[in-house]
Amino acid sequence: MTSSPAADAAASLLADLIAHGVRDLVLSPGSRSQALALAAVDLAGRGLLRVHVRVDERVAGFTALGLSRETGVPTAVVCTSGTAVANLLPAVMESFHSGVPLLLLTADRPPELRGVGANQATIQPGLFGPFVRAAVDAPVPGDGDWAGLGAQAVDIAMGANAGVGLPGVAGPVHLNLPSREPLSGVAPMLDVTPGPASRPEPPAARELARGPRTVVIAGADAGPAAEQIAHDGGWPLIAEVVSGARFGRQLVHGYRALLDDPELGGRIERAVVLGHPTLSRQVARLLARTDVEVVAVRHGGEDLDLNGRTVSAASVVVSPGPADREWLGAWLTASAGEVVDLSVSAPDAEGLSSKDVAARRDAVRAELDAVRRPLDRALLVDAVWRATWPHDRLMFGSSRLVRVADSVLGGKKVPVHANRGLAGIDGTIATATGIAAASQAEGAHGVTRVLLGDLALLHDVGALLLPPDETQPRMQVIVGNDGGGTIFDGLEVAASAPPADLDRAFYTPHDVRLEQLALAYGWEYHRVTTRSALDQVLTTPVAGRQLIEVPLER
Ligand SMILES: Cc1ncc(C[n+]2csc(CCOP(=O)(O)OP(=O)(O)O)c2C)c(N)n1
Ligand SMILES: [Mg+2]
Repeated sequence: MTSSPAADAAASLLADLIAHGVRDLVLSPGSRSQALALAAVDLAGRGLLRVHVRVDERVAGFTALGLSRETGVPTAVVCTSGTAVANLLPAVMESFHSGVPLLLLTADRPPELRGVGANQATIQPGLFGPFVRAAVDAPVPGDGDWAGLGAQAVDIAMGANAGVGLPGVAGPVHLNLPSREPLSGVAPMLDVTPGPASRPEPPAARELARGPRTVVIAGADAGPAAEQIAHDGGWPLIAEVVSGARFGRQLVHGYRALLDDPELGGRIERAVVLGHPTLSRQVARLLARTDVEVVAVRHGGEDLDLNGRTVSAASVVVSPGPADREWLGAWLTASAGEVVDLSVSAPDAEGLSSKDVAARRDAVRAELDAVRRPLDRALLVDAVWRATWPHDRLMFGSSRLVRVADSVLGGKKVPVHANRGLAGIDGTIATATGIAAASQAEGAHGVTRVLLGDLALLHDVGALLLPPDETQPRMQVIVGNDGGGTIFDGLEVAASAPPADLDRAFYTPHDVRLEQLALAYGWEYHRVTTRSALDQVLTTPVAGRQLIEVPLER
């Protein structure tokens, strides 16, 4: 084998990416992309890159999204030409809307083979439209080179001003990479020095005066910064369960009811928003109120502005001065009454050791009832929340369970993920496999748990396919199986439309045997129906991949 311009360009581009912070690359098999794939595997062999192979490009895209979510630096995705490219679109849209950096390296035919009916050739440049911060149709190696492209792509993916998306906010970047035969050749042995990813200089923070009665709203991916602002301001903190900010002394329980309360929600003068709130009507209504001053810290590719006068800020700091204790106190007093008690009652020790046979029998019976108590959604989310610790990761799907979790769970400082950019039910498991791979790299401990509904699982079944020659992630995919999409039972139309039509078009019943599905893909399977069985499976050390089915009532 001799060298080829395609192989040289591919190796230099990947070396450039590694020098600028890229550590993970997800690839799907294909011919046109062979030079990139071979260079990637070579670099992986030299310990310079982690390569993750996924057959389905949609899965590959979401896996990369999960890796980037966890690492905060762009993950590269490599695929071949044709429909393969289009399969990346769902992950690209989510990454744009949730502000996650991503690099799409799509192989293409050279320009002379485009638009002339050549095999597997389509219109790839510009395919991702408004959802990429930048798109480059690179020259064919030999006609030009790809020098500098990698560094530039990383900068823009990390938020450098690109004209598309908000400056300072990360997102996807598309490099369309054409090549001519020979598509591969001897890979050049390049000196590669891993370097850090650039982070755009943060613009000056907006200072928040103390005057107005303020609440801090933490939506998806707000992170601990939201808790810090609430702490500094002495303001009540409304933190969605997917925010990563649901902890601390300012945290408000049962925020839906409190926002509906005219004495609390009704008296809000200012809302400071971090992340992307999506889980309650109450927060959406608050942010749409024109009498409320809304300050939104930039987050995804688009500004948040539901009331037509929201001010956007790159970051915020609180002016020094005394906090409004009365305001915070009113919220925290009301919040204390909203705490949901899901604790399993302590065993009746006295009854169990009583000398009276009847008393002992009653105590044993009560104990057995508690153990056998069937699971409902609240108990399920509570058990998963309790089992999760800071070295673990928890990913929520866009099923009913995330809303239940948001309504009932208390504060806990654990890393949480969810694709709330567009709240799709696609790609949940794939994203979680990426999160698991990144968070468990280099011997790190912890389990990645995914909590989702049955349709969300079935939508992303392809993500259960993991290559046997890659490090197996420690994962628990916990499926609340209610036989279809029960989220739609809460739609207004459910009250009027014929039940059979509703079932067919919305609930979409299925009778998939999840056990066989799990086993076919090499996942350990558990079916649990009681709280004690669930606690047991969640607290037993996890060595590999488990699918845990929890049957739920519709
Ligand atoms: C890609 C995509 N398609 C469709 C939807 C609309 N959708 C929202 S929830 C849902 C059903 C979810 O069912 P399941 O995961 O079983 O959760 P459940 O509602 O039963 O808790 C659907 C189809 C979506 N969010 N994303
Ligand atoms: Mg369901």
